[in-house]
Amino acid sequence: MRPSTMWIALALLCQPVFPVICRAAELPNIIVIMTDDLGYGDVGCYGATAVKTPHIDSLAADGLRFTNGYASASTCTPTRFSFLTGKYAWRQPGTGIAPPNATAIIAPGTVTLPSVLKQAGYTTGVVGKWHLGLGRKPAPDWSGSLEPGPREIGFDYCFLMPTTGDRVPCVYVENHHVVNSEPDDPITVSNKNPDGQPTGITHRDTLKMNWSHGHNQSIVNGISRIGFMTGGHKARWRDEDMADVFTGKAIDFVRQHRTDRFFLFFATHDIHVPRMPNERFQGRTPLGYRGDAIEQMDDCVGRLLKTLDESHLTQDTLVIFCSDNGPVLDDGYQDGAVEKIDGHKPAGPLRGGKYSIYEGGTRTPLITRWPGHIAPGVSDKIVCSVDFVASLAHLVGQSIPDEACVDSQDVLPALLGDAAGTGRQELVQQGRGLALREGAWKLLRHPNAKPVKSLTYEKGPGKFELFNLVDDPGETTNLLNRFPERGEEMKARLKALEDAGRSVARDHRSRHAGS
Ligand code: NG6
Ligand code: CA
Repeated sequence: MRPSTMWIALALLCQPVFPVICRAAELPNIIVIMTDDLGYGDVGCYGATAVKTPHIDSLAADGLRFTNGYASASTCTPTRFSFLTGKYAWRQPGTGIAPPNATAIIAPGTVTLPSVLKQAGYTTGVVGKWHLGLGRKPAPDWSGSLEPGPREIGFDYCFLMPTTGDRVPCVYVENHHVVNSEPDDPITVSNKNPDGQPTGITHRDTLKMNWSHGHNQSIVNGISRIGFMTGGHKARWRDEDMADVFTGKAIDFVRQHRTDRFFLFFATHDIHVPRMPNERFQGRTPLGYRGDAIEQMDDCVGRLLKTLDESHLTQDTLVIFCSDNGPVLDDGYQDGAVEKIDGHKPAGPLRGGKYSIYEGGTRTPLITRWPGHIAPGVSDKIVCSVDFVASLAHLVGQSIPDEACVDSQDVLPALLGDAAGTGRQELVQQGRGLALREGAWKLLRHPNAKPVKSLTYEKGPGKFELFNLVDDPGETTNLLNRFPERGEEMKARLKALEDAGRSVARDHRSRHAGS
């Protein structure tokens, strides 16, 4: 069936207000694959040649590849917060990069993407990097129950790395407990060395991978980390196995729920530091472990897609592939990423990367695939992972209360490649400072803090900058002096969006969503 014919058929079948709301029997499974620190230029279908990403490329060939797809922030915790809650993270204090002992950041009962899908009858699971805190204040009970966590905000199942690979505790968490924890070897986490244990500073010459900044506290698996941990010796991970462990759990989840309607949030650790891919990937690419980690991640995506095929679920599953923020080379370990870059452009043609409000910080690979429903192609519509809640709620016919998901725009038609889908007209981007994109125009408002001397912390001249992204995608020419009125209008608009406490009009979604 041609895509246009499919749309007409769908429109006839679907209920009731907007053509793409599907009847329960037609709802797809949904998988969101969120990679970590993967840049706009890091995969083949976005222009990379030094690494091979055949599986991600095949997703793009069979689906819709976005050239203006965004994470809402240029670091992990705020992007993941926004993705799950549909709210810009800068509106909520405590949503910056979460430290090792962070407690649950999203309050139980919050309306989230999984809670909305659960209401629509989905079985929901998250596998991989969490980095949104676990447990109650004052600190997570690593040897006891880690409630609240994902299960208290809508996930039926979770298998997690609690924070990041470069932070303690280096253990997996399944539902409310650390996997393989033992009562007589309790786990503690702190920011002070509690027992005079060897550290990345005292035992630097023993390390499997040297650190470059920070990351010099507890040593686990020959790699020093952020923070100190004691205990949990049987529970500690081996970095080289992590991608296989997560992919195995994701595959199990799909197989177990093949006859249910399921939502899986598959959050890879790759390609975050420490980049320590499995031995079978080490040395595969000329880019060092950073490139090898990209190929490992692509392989994991391939295995998950193969599982869908083998389970005859490919046609019934909407897959969304994205990244949590843009790229960084040296993020604290000497893994060769800087030395071996050799012309590879992690952010493609974009300026900046992780931590930055330049485009490289937040504009990242974003691909949607749903055979028979999404016509293969390329879209230049502006969409952001903060929009997935409202868009997927629309898809499954759920309404969202007015006071929830206040920045999540329903861009479902754009995500599905419908000709009527316009995507976003404006988007606030978060990095060091905030930026407002309005169509081709982008206003950057840098913080007052001094710029940090690093590729991705760079700060342009002055507090504000204005670019035309269509004429100047690399943000090279500040147009503020040439277009002062536009600059003033956008400054005022950004301020108004902050002050309003929401960016989605109160009645916006209730007009679209079925009940
Ligand atoms: C930074 C870490 C960096 C990384 C980042 C979080 C230092 C010096 N830098 O503070 O290595 O862990 O936090 O990355 O400690 S993210 O992708 O999870 O946001
Ligand atoms: Ca990240």
